[in-house]
Amino acid sequence: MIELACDAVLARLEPLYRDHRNWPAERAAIARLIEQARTERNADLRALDRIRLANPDWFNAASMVGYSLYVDRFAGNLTGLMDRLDWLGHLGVRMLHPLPMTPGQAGDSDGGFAVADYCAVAPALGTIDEVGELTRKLHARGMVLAVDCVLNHCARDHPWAQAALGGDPDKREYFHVIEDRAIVDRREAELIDIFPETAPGNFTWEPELNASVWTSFYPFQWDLNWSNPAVFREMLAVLLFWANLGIDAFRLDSAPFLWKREGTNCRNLPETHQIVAGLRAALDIAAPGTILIAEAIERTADVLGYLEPADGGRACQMAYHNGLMAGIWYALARQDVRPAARLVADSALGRRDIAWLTYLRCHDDIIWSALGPLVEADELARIPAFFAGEGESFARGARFQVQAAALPNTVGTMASLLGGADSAALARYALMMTTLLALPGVPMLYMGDEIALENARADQAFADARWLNRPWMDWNLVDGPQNDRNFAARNRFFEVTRSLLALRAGLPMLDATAPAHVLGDADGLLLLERGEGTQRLLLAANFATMPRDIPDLSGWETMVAITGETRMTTILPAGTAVWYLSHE
Ligand code: OTU
Repeated sequence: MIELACDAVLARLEPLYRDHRNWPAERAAIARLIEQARTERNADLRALDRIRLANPDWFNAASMVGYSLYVDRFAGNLTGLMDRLDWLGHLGVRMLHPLPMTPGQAGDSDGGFAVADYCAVAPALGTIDEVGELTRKLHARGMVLAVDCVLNHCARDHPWAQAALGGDPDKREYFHVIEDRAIVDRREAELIDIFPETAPGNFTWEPELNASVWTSFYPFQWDLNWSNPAVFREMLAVLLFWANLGIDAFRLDSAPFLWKREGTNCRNLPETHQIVAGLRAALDIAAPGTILIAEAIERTADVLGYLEPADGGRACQMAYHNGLMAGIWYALARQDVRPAARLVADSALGRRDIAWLTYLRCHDDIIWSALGPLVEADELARIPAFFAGEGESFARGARFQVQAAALPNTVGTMASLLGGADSAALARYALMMTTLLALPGVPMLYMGDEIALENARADQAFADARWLNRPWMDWNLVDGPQNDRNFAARNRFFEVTRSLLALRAGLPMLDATAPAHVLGDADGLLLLERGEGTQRLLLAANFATMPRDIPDLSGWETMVAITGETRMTTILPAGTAVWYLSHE
């Protein structure tokens, strides 16, 4: 009976694990785990599952807008976060994504992405019970909670790694421990360096093991060995634990790296897609109302594999559209919207139960390489310099992970990349947000962008320049003093955000999966039609430094612009964007 229900899961895993000596035992353990989680799921969550199963596109409504935050930097702890739910609701946010809340590696934990305990909450932030309370509070408001599941690696402090260091042979097999230096060198030559400045190389020598450990990211982040079925079982148990606490969505951190195979760059391998599909199949039995979000910062063609697996099955419901994100910033820097337009056209999805996750900024750097196939190399090479503020540039960001012969990435907060919090930056913000919120996908905002938080002062403790774009929330800029000039400037960013989100929530043609057609991409003017029939919207976004004519406005009857202008304009000033609505 148990085996029968789990057949779909086991069938996905069979090709990956059938040759592993522990597979028969692990197979049975995985089936038991799923069945146990299914029976333990509480009545409220089952009721939610039923509603969502009847509406498999439940997360695609135009009102679904995410907000990514650090619990400590946003509100101190989970109690503080719960106190701010009214404010977040007022802003128009419906999905919260707190960055890792789990206990991390002592000292530098890569912002919590080196997880020392997958099923606990860092004591400084609160308790597991408070996370449960948060999910119930959110659900009561029609909101949802997304958390990270860091699949690729755990902290060196994690008991599994500690046991391996202590000589436990089973736990040693949870990792890629390589004794032969020649093998390490051979593999290294096939891989890219993710943090060449702060963590060069993909392997770390561990004297206690007399061997190297695979560490794609920081040396204290040990890659898990997903070719061991015990690792699949352990990580599935983590997902099921949080799912039954009430978590609605999981951000699968560094999803591309799970499976390693000699002779490849070990990213986006078909086996990795199978693992993700296996996790999805297990959730479909035990917690079917949950969704998976792929965090795969790769070229669009490679990201599509997480949403639309080659076999037509289910994997992730959402994936970060990092290419489109980079394309919008590129448009701002170069007054050229063609790469972004091309990416919209190339990433149309064929189903309504999957969607892109669209965004402009997050806690990480902007990686430009997804634009590689669309932009000439020398043209793309100008972009990091532009956002670092060199030459004729308003931007105040910085380069990240500079490596000879490779394109640097970019760091900096939204406001800093837009030039600050003055009127010119505000106009750029309105252009960017009016564009983002009309793109196909579920938009995710990043903490502090709505009040134009600028770069944090470099944190002495950590060399990693991404901390520039992880400032502490400044509630003085939200709560007043209201007559303060600085408050007034920031509040204009908040009002732009809030009013655009409120407008969007009422426009069904901005559902994440409503059709999208690029009608124009010449001369810095992006014309994008959303929806169909009587429910249509036209985004006109002028990234050029000159006014542009909108060629044909027949059929479009109202105009909404964040400037408050409602007369139908056929000439769009430089650096502005509007939405036209049809009323047939
Ligand atoms: C993610 O990002 C997180 O968002 C980062 O904050 C972490 O440092 C990292 O994982 C390790 O846990 O390299 O620059 O294709 O590019 O997972 C961001 C995916 C990253 C990776 C992505 C990673």
